[in-house]
Amino acid sequence: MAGTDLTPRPEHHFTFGLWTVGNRGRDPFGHEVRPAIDPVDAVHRLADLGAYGVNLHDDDLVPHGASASERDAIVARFRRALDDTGMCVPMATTNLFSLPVFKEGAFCANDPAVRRFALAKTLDAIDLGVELGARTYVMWGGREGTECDAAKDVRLALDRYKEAVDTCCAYVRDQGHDLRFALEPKPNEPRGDMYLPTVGHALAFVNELEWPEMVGLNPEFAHETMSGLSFNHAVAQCLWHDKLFHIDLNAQRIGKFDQDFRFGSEGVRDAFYTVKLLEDSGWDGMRHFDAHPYRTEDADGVWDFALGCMRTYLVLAAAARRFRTDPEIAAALEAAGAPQLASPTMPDGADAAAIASLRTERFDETALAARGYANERLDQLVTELLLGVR
Ligand SMILES: [Mn+2]
Repeated sequence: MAGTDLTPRPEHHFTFGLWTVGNRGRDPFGHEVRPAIDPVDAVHRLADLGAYGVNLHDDDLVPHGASASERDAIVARFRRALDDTGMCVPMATTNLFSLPVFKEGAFCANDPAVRRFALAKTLDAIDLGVELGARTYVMWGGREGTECDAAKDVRLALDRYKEAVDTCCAYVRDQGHDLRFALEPKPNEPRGDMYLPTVGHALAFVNELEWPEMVGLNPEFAHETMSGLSFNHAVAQCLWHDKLFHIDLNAQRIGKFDQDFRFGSEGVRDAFYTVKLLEDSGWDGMRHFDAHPYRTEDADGVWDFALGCMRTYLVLAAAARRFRTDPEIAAALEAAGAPQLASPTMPDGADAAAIASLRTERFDETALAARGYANERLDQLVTELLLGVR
């Protein structure tokens, strides 16, 4: 690793939510342990560390209930901080989970008035995001779900979810905004069970929307891992569908509460394969961190956390480059048959002649079954690469 430049720079496109470095360490059992951070200070500190931008919920910047003139003054002051630092706001979202009014749901609340309030708040937040330059709008259904399944019909809830997303798309089309939506799946927490719980559920939901081309995904490392699923496989499938509109990088141990740890602090292998995938695919989106500092940290620890997320990404990106150029790894990939997967199974298509040919082909089943794939060797090489001895 010696000689690898691990200095984050704007061209790396690292972004943080205002709510991440601004997290005050409150949890279900304990109060805040850190003072609030002025969003303007967060912009300056992150710019100093080499970040590209910040993302925000509406309420992260403009307190709920602020008057129009208060809003405009807050936004103008924030705009100046962006201009002074060259920082961007690539993504925005709506807080549809903190206010008591959303305790039964927002877009999927049983009460139509709550749903209409949630939708109006979202359209206001879209205006705010677009005003600050956002091109991606994330939808995380924090309160969309149930504890009491008798109280809500899932099929009706999905009808209302679709109605809300379609309405937001209609608004953006009408306004001529250059904005795409990214759904963020999560299996549970804060609700007992949440709708669109995994990447697979959300991808299927997108197909039922009025303008599916406007809606993609924002998969999160912690959320997919909570379900015991492979995050890098989920991201790869999003890429395969051309639906990776945004990504939330953090860390999580399987079977735990939503931990939102510093990227790479748990699940280093999955983090490595995720970074390798993003880099190898040439994906041009933001490398966004949706994580928060440990509750043990004081104000200084927040910036150790932020720098750590970015450095770990750069360490893993360097490891991915070494993976590509390491001759022993290349030989092990060959032995594993990895390049063979690119060959079509039916190179002549699937017409009647090709199918007849397939069915008369002689297969040496014994020889095929006898082949070893050397995955042990390949996997050990990856382990040694990640442990820094290659
Ligand atoms: Mn997230």
